[in-house]
Formats: sequence, C-alpha cells, structure tokens
Amino acid sequence: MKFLKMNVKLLGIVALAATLFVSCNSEKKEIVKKDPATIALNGTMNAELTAPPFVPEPVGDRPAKKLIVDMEILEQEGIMTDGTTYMYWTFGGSVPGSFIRTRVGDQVEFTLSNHPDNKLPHNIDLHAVTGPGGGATSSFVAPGHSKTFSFKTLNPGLYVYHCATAPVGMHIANGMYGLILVEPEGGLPKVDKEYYIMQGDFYTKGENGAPGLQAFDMKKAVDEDADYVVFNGKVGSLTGDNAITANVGETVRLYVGNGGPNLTSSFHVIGEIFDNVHVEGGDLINTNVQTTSIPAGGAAIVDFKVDVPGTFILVDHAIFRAFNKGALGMLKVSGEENKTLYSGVKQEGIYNPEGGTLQEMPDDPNAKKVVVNTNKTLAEKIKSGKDLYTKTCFACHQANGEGIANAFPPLAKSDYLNADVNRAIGIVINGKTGEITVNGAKYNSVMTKQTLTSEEIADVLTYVYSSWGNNKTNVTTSQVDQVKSGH
Ligand code: HEC
Ligand SMILES: [Cu+2]
Repeated sequence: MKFLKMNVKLLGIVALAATLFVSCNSEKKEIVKKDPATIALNGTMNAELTAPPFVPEPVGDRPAKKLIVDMEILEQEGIMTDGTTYMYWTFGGSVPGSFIRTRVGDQVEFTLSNHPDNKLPHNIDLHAVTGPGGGATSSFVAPGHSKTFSFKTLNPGLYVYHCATAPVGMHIANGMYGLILVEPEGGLPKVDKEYYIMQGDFYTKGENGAPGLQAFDMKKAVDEDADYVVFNGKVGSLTGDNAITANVGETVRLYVGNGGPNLTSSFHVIGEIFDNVHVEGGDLINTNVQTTSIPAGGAAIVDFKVDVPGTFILVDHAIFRAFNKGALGMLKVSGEENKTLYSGVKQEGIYNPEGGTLQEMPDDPNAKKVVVNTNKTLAEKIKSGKDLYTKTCFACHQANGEGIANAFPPLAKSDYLNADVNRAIGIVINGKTGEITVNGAKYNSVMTKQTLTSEEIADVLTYVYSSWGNNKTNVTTSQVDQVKSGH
C-alpha cells in the first residue's frame, strides 16, 4: 500500500516535470494529476448517511470540503430470519452500517458516539484512512461517550470500515462493518440506479433456523463454520418486497462489500453480466465479468445495463451459502420484453431459498485430550499463565494489567481481585456483566466467558496474582474445580 502510494506520488512528480519541460518547448497541454494531499478545502458540509440498500447522493463535481460525519453505535436486537433474532452491534442502527460518501481530498471530521445503553466499548477502523489503525487508535469509545478524529481522503475507491475492539472477530461477526466510498475528482460516471449491498457470515449457538434469540458462538466463528451467510445483515433483506428494482434500459451500479469476518464472496447476479467491475474497489476496471471475488474486508463496484425484464438473483456463488444459508437477493427489473435478446416461457420461483434444515454438525472424534501436568512448580505455572494472559486477557486488561478507563477494569493492584480469589475464578469461568467497583472506579461492561481448562485458569490467575503488586495467591487446579462444581 505504502509502496504503491509512493510510486503514484513519484509518477506524479515525473509527470509534472515532464509537463513543465514540454510546456516550455511547445503548446502541448497535459493533465497533471494533483497530489490529493494538497487539494484545498472549499467549505464545510454534513455528510448524508444512508442505511442499506441505499446510498447518498453522488458527489458530482463538488469541490473538496470538510465533511462532518456523526455516527452512533447501537447494540440492538434484530431479525436474522423468520422466528430467529440476534443481538446486532451496529454502526448507525443497520447492518451493514451507514454508507459514507466522500470525494478525494475531503477532510473528514469523524465523531463516533457509543450509545449510553450499550454494554461494550467500540471503535472504528476505516480502510480509507491513511493513519494508525485506520482511526481505531483514536476512536476507542466507552458507552455514553464520543470521540472525534480527522483524516484526509487520499485514495479514491470503495473501502470497508469495521470495529477493531477486542475480541475483534466477535465485534465484526456481530455486524460492525460498513462501506465508505471515496469518489475521484469529478465523481464516478453517472448511472440510473445505485445500491449498497454487503455480505457477512454469522455464527449462532443454534443451527440455521433455530428459533428465538440466538447468541454468538465463538467456537464456530473460530472454526469458520457459519450458520448464516447473508446480504445486509439478515436472510431476506433483498428478497420479495425488499428486492432492489430497476427499469429496462437503465444502468445499475452496486457497491458490494464483504464484512466477513471469515468468508470470501463469489459475487454473481444470475442472468446478468457485469459490464464493468472496479476490481477490489480500486481503479482497475475489468469488463464482461460473470462472478467477482470479494475478500473479507474488501469491496467491489459493479455496474451493468439491464436489457430485459425479470427477477435477477444476487448470490454468493459458493452456492450452499445462497440457497441454504441466506446469501440470496433479488433485483426486479420491469419493462418491455425484448424477444431478440431473450425469449422463452418463464417460470417464476426457480431460484428460491431452501433453508438450512439438512445441515448437520460433524462430531469431532479427534478432539484433543488435555494432558494435565499436576506437578508444575510455581515458576512453571507463572510462565504458562503469562503465555495464556498474553493470548487471552491482554487485549482487554492490557500488557501490565492496567486496563482501560471506563471499559476494562485494572488487574494490577486490584482491590476487587485481591479481596476474593473464588470470585475471581468464577469470573474467568463464567464471564461477568453488571456493575462492579474496582479501586474506586465503576465499571459496567461485559467480560466474555473464557473457555479454558481448570489448569489454565489456575495458571493464568496465579500469574495475575503474582504480578503488578497483587497478593501472590497461588491458585490451584482443584480450587478451580471446586468453584466449577459449587455453582
Ligand atoms: C473481552 C475483554 C476481556 C477479556 C478478554 C478478559 N476480560 Fe476480565 N474483565 C473484562 C471486563 C469488561 C470486566 C468487568 C466486567 C463488568 O463490568 O461486570 C472484567 C473483569 C475482570 C475481573 C474482576 C475485576 C478486576 O479488575 O479485578 C477479573 C479478575 C478479570 N476480569 C480477569 C480476567 C482474566 C484473568 C482474563 C483472561 C483469562 C480476562 N479477564 C479476560 C473484560 C475482559
Ligand atoms: Cu465494536
């Protein structure tokens, strides 16, 4: 990325030099590409934000501006499929989050608010940002607070944004992603219809179609074993009455992103050929494409003219995902038939979702047996505990157990930790939610349940108790087993 950008800049300078040289000797004029970093701002405006499948007005030929973006994070229950709900974490109340439309050279002033009713801290990493963490390092925000940071859009293209708070995969899997478009100078070519579509994979405790409020399943997510693969956050977001529409003769542009967290999309529209594809959302345009590959954390811009009426089915052509996991949408085109282009008796409903009823989860006969070393010395326990801490607890409680204000309580010199070892064991086993006070400060957030063996819990807590001014309790495996059985 850096390398490429340097090349572009270098090219710019070479082009500029060449132009100057030429213009001294002849009247020949060449278009010099401006360095986006030097594009001046002309006024301020508030960004229009839209929920999918809609996009804001094109930028057209407006000058670069200071663009104010206000986005609020909402954790809210929503429908996954008929009879099944899910607790979505959203940027702006929709999955994918609000579409942001900018032009190259804009200076975006981004304010991220975390609704006071939310349970968790969040942040935002925008792939359109040139800067540390794509903004994530400047936008970590606890419930009830907001954070502002600013960036200049240097590279035109279609970019994914997502939450990058630990556990990162969980935040993305719960719906925390969206698209930001950076249009080139003068805007993209005009089309008749534009839509916003984003694929995502979801992991639930119950299988596809299991009723009721379904919790996130971390194990399935790590295994990349998705229960739902959908467009725009749920099954049926683009089917039936929710289908996107166009009229015969119109040009249609789709901004297609993939939030993942795991799966690459083989994006295809049944019965259409993409006239143009901005490969990976960048400048490269491929023409006459049947299926385009959209990586997790990537995007593509596709456009095509619709020539005949009918229902055109949008799918991930990894086809079980379309018919059995939800990645199926519809574009309904109305207008006059053109028998030269297509004729035949038409039967509706050929491509219908089939649901997930035939799925079975494989048993795992090779599940690893944990070899228990009951004779570890204290030093050995602390060593393996430290290793586990770095893998599991570090992301939230930080390197030296200092925690993060308003979000993750400290483990260093924690009065709460030192007061009650069985309570601490219970927290690691079961997770923790609800208000607690640690060293005089209140926390009301969520600690995820840690899937660790009794020995691992003993080791990690022994490490924590032995570090950072804590009371050096040596936690044993049998103590952990007691807490497990006592509850
Ligand atoms: C996803 C973030 C996250 C991870 C990972 C995590 N914790 Fe926590 N932890 C929290 C939060 C948030 C709380 C406070 C929960 C509340 O507000 O009710 C907490 C509370 C605690 C507490 C009690 C409060 C205190 O500061 O003494 C202990 C002890 C603790 N965690 C230990 C651990 C250990 C050990 C690990 C690793 C095995 C771990 N945590 C992993 C987020 C996390
Ligand atoms: Cu988040």
